[in-house]
Parts: sequence; structure tokens; C-alpha cells
Amino acid sequence: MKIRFNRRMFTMMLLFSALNVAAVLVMRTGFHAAAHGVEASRSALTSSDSEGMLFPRESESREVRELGGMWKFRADMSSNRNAGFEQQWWTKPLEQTGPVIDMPVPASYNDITQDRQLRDFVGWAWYQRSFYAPTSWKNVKQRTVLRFESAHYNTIAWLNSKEIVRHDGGHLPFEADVSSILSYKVPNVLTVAVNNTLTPHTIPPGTIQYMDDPDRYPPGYFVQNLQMDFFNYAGIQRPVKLYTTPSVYLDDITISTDVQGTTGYVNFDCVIKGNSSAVPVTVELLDKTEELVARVKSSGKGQVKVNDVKLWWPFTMSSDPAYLYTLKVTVMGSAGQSDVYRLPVGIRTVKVTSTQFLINSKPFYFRGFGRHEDSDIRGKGLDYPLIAKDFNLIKWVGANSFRTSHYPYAEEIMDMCDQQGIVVIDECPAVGLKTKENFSNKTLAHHKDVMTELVRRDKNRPSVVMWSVANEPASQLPEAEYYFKTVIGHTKDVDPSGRPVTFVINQSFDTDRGGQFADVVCLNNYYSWYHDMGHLEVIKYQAKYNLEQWYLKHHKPIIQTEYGADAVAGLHMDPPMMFSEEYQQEVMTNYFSVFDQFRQQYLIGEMIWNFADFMTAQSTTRVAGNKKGIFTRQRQPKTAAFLLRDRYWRLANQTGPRNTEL
Ligand code: GCB
Repeated sequence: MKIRFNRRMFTMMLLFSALNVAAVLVMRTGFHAAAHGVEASRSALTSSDSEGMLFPRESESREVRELGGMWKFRADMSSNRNAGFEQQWWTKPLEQTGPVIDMPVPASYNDITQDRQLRDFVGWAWYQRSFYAPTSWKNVKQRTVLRFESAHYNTIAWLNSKEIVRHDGGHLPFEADVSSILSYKVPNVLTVAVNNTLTPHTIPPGTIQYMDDPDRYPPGYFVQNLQMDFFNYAGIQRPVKLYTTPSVYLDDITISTDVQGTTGYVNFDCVIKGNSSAVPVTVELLDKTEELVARVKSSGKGQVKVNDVKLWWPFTMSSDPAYLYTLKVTVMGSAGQSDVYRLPVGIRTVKVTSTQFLINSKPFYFRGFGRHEDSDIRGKGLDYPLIAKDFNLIKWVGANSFRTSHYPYAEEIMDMCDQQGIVVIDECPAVGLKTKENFSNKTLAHHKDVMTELVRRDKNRPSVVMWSVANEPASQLPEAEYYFKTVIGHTKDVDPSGRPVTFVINQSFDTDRGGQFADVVCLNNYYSWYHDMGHLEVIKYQAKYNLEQWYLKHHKPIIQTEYGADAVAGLHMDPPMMFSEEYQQEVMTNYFSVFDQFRQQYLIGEMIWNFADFMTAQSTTRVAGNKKGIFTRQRQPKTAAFLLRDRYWRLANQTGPRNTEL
């Protein structure tokens, strides 16, 4: 992505960042979380790093309850965005603090009303709702946890006026044990404040810019500058859940799998909490039909052996793809009370050579997409019909993979990938690290925390075959070398299963300093789009030269993680012109011819940008958003979708049995 600011703004930004003014300005209004001591007291209240954060799944010992629906909502429009803290809005019904509206959870709040100010709001947004807790939960032998699947970006939550959790960063879950705070027979009041401000040290980074010229701007006027090409949707975007566990419970489980001949191995390592001495753990592996395959009793660590193993294969690589076993873990607590957790497990191996990406020792070619969580009205809000539709479209096209560009996607989406055999490059939200400040030690420390949280969340997923620690950083800067060595090294340290790690590069092969640390080289480029505009004939030369040079430099396999062109659905021009459907197709066809030259060599995948049109900040290069989708934002196919479908199914038939009707 190119940063799209006009020259005046750009000059101002440079000036501001040179003087480190952005951070000061953030403090000036106090509307960033730091002003409320969030960062200082983080370790005390954020979900602790030692917690496992297993995805809440119902069982005979666990209940899960969603707190979805209409919440009360109020954006703090005060000039310093601090009225909510000054007046302690969490201590009273939100409607007593001023005007409130109904806000759906989960959803981004931006596109729910007709209010332009709310769409573009920057600062603290306040949510509140009440709920009853069943008296059956008032049990000393059980705990109740409140979990946010994600809220963007900084969050503070209070239950019954008591602060329970703070979290830095969107797209990843956080939770708090609320057993001792819940009330019974009276409503519990949950208040949540979410702040979407991006600063040079958030991930993704951004800047706040004050327009201090009183002749041209109203007093106190500021804007949020983004360094990424998607709308900064905000709010409680994924489900909020209450779940229970027994007081002695499975806090975490880490698995890794291996295959030798026809035998599969599942190594497991459980973390049990709530008891000071070791408790017995029974681990059973069940097949798809719930038949017992193996049972192991241990103190939490061990291995399950599977004869005649059924491997987890990607979609189209087997007639029975995405085979999932269930690892049933039973923790024997005191007084006969046990905790049961069922983890879906796919047995597969991943290996990278200098020219190939091997899944179960077979070459895997990524036929995929860059995507976004994005749709009309709900923004980045989780939406089951949309998820189902998207997976149907992914399979209709014959794709087998996507990258979670440019942040971790909802766990409900990741479940679908595991279940349907859609392979994932799992990307963290570090998009747009562009300035020296973005590579500071402070950002680096936060970036490492984010990678720890991401790996902790997705480490057991068979669909996740590689981590991406960033998208298009300024990897030519000297600071980038140590930075990427460290973040990639850290990611390898926290993932015991040894998945490959990468980041996505848009710098030139002769200036980039980070690619040396990546296991796979992931490249984005937009020939005949952001330069040589309209000159489709250059693609073949430039794409070929680029792939050759990168391979010569690193001798590592390469994925083309982005290429493409905007097309306004229904705009036709022949001969093709930019923004027409024909131009998008021509760009694709030209890239395809280069991909075909390198597919049998070291090119291990192609991912078009983008699956569907998506919303961005407003700019002269964006027509109500980015239009590089092969589907519209409403998921209708452009002509390009048929072209891609034709290609992806043809490639699929070359690499394995097709397993669906066309
Ligand atoms: C990129 C970015 C992506 C943008 C895309 C574009 O390189 O990774 O976030 O949306 O270019 O369309 O400019």
C-alpha cells in the first residue's frame, strides 16, 4: 500500500513525527488510553500472559452464554474525550450521563447510524448492558469468566462498577474471572469503554494530527491519520461471552502433531489451574464418528499414537479433506468434579524447503486471497451469514487458502478453516510500520506481546500453516533488521510446533533488510497500477524480473501475496482502462502467465488482492473504498471472479482430487 496523504498533510506529518509531537498531542487531549494509566497498570489487570485463553466451548462441565444484542451506547464527544472518566460513567446507568443510543454487539459502531461524526469518531466509546446470572453459578466449586473475543483498540471493562480488565489492541481475545463480582437475583451491569486511537506505538500504528490554524479549522480540530488502507472500524466487534469452568480446570493445552508412515502422533501439554498439587488428566482421541481411537492417562503431558491415521488435508487435496479428530481432555478435580474440554485436532505436517511448501510431505500451492473482515453496516462485526457466504464463495472459486490480512480474524472464521480445509497464513495487526518510531523498542515490546497472544490463540489450529508478523513495513530502514530478527525469532520461540514465520514485503529486493529472517518470501506488487499506469504490457517483464531477483537473493520459496487492480463493478471499457472490469482481468491474465513460468520452480502460491471490495478512509484514489475485490462488497461476482475460478479449479485438478461438484 502506498500512504495516500496529500503533500501538505505529509509535510506536516513529517514535521510532527520529527518533533515527536504526535505522542504529546495524544496526551494533550487525554483521549488515548495512556492518559488513563492503561499502559502503566496493564500487567496488573490485562488477562495474564500465563492464562491459556482457550476458546470457550460447551461441555458437560462448562456453560457458555453470549451477551450479544442491543447495548446502550454513547460516544464521548467532549472536546478532550475524557468526560466519561471525569464523570465516572461506569458508576451509573449510561442513560443518566446523557443521550444514549442502541448499539448492536457484535458490530462496529461506525456505520450503524446516519451520523457522520460517529462514523469518523476518534476516542472513547462507551457501551453498557445488564444481565442476570443464574443462581446455579453461585457455586464455590466453579468459576465464571467474562470474555471479549475482541474490541478495537484499547478496552477497559467494569462489572458492577468494579474494573475487571484492560486490554491493548484489537482482534485478539481477553478475559477476566468475574466469579467474585457477579451478583445474583439482581441485574449485573457491564460497562465497557473502547478507544480506537492509533498512535506511533500501537499495532497498527497511526498518528493524531492537530490542525492548529484558526483561520482554516475549528478550535481543537484534529484528525486520525492511518498508515493502512482499510477503514479503522471500532467498537465491540466480536462476541462477548460468559463461560463457566469448574474451579479445577484445564487452562491451556498445546498440541503438536507428527506423522510417520501410516502412524500419526499428537503431542499434548496441558496446563491445569485451581489446584496446588498435580491432578490426573485423561486424554482421549475420538475420530469423526466419536469412536475412541486412543486413551492416555497422565499428569498433563504426553503423546497419543494413531494407527492408520486420517490426515488433515487442505480442500481439494483429498476426497476427504479437513479430517478432524477430537481430543477430549478430562481433568479430575476434587470431590469427583471433573472439567471436560474438547479440542478439534487435525493431524498434519508442514515443512518448507528452498523451493517448496510441503503439507503432509506433498507440495502445496497456495491458491488464495488477501481478505478483510468487512461488510456493509456491520463493518468488522462478526456475522454468521457473511462467514458462511464467504466460505461458499472461497470454495466456489476453487481457492484453498487465504491470509488474514491484516489482523487476526475471528475464531469462528478460524474454526471454519479447520473444518473446511482452508489453509491460513495467520497475520498479526502490524500493518503499516513505516517510520523510525514504528520500529522503537516500545513498539517492538508490544509487537512481541501481540505475537504471543496470536500464537496462544491459534497454535492448535491445523489450518494455520504459517505466521505473518507484519504487512508491508518499511523494511529498507536500518532499524528493520534488528526489529524483524527479533519479532520473527520471538514468534518461533513461542510456537513449539515450529511453524514457518514470514512477513509480507513491498520493498525492493535490493533494499529490504528483513527477508533474510523469513522462511518464505511473501511479495506484494501492483505493476501497471500504482506505477506504469495503464501499461499492461510491462507486467510480464516486471513480475518475472522481481521473482527471479528475490529468489537469487534468498533461495527461499516465494508467494505472491498481493497483486491486482481496482474494478468498479459494472464499468466496462474495451480496450481496457483502469478501474474497468476488463482492466482487472487483463492485469490478472498477465500475472498468471508469469506465475505459470515459476510454479514448477520456486513460486509456491498466488493470492489475489482482494477477495471482496472493502471500506477504506476517504481519498482521491478510493471510490467509496478499495475496489480490488473479485467480488463486490455485497459478495456478487465481478467478471474477474469467473476468470479466477477457471484458473483455480484448473490448478486444483492438477494437484489432487476435486471433492466438490462444480
Ligand atoms: C497493499 C496493501 C493493502 C492495500 C493494497 C492496495 O499493498 O497491503 O492493504 O489495500 O495494497 O489496494 O493498495
